Amino acid sequence: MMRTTLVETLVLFLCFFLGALVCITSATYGRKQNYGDQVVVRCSNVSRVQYQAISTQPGMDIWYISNNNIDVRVSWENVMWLRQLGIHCTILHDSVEQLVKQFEKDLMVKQEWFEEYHEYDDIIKWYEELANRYTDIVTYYPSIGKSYEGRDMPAVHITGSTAPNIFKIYFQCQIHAREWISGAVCGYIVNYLLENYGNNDDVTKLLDSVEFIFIPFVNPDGYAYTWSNDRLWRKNRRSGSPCDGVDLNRNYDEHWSEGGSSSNPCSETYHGTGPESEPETQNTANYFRSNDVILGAIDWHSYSQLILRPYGWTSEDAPDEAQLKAIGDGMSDRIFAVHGKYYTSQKGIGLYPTSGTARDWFYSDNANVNNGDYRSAGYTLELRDTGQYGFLLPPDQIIPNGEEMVPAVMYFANTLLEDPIKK
Ligand code: 0X9
Ligand code: ZN
Repeated sequence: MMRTTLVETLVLFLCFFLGALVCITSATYGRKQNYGDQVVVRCSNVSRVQYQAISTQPGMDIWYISNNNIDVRVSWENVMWLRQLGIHCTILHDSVEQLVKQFEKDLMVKQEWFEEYHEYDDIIKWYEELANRYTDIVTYYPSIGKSYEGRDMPAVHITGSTAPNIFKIYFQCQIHAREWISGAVCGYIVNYLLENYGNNDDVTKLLDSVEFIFIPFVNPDGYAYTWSNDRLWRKNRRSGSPCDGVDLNRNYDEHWSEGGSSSNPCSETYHGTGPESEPETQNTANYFRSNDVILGAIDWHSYSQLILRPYGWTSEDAPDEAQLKAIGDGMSDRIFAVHGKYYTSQKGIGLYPTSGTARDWFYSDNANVNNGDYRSAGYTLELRDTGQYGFLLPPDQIIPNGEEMVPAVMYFANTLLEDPIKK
């Protein structure tokens, strides 16, 4: 997957003579994008109209929203544009290039599996090895379909039960390419469940009554691209004009294109040419629909430390609002108890409007068409942090972030098994 340039070949030669391991990593990480002209600004007291202008303007990459403040990655040129709009912004990171370079330094040191991030091919091998080691409780499907560029999208099913109609919990990861912690934490949870089945009573009891489905890569092409070219790429890799990529989390068939997404291919929230226009959306949606009965589903993201429930496209309450809120709040409490990190539990629209998201689709009539009498509880989970590192979360936070998710995931599954959402 990774193309080796002349410079990288020279580096490899040098490393061969030096015998230094750090060099090997630096030679294979091949970022092409330079962020030299970019900064992250924090804008305060942003009005609804101003937010609308920012979110639809190409070149504006919104990283974080809290109350009326937003953090945006922009070029210096666009800092002027913000100023002209009358928006008050201060510089949060004066060099995105330095931020990425600092992150890359951490990547160069070889560590244990969960102490570093890994490339697509290595993660696939890791899942295959796990599946071969835990044959009793894992069923590994190498591909639920191909991505736009032809990469496989595997599925991992984990259960201790052999009953035919066991309830399921569905997790999908790495829908946004640059949110590396989402894939890493999904891997952490998979590994935790496998290592603890038969050793930990709570895990054993749970896996004997439920089946977990993990889709480790919703956006494998985008993820590969963040390693090879642009660490901050978000969308899939559909080639387009004048810009590439569709935001897969605006492409699901639930109130598609009804606000909080863009018809401009250059926007970070470009929703594509129609609902489920993208192979990655189709593959995950078809797989979800073919697996019944799914009681709950989480679409894993970063960053902001949030537990978001339906809806994103309307401020109306979902019919099961009380139950959805209780589950979100309960997860937040359990996360907090591990390392004291606070995750806000709220409705998606409380953050900002979105449509065509995976979370709202999981809870929709379309997704639950084969789900018997039940409706899947859909959530977006935004992992660490709240902006210090953002998408460039250092690898030494993978384990603590994974640790704080485990009790939340156990609670999520147990609560839905006890009291599933009925249609
Ligand atoms: O915008 C998104 O797709 C998600 N945030 S991210 O920074 N990971 O890209 C959040 C979607 C949550 N839904 C709503 N805000 N309604
Ligand atoms: Zn995301």
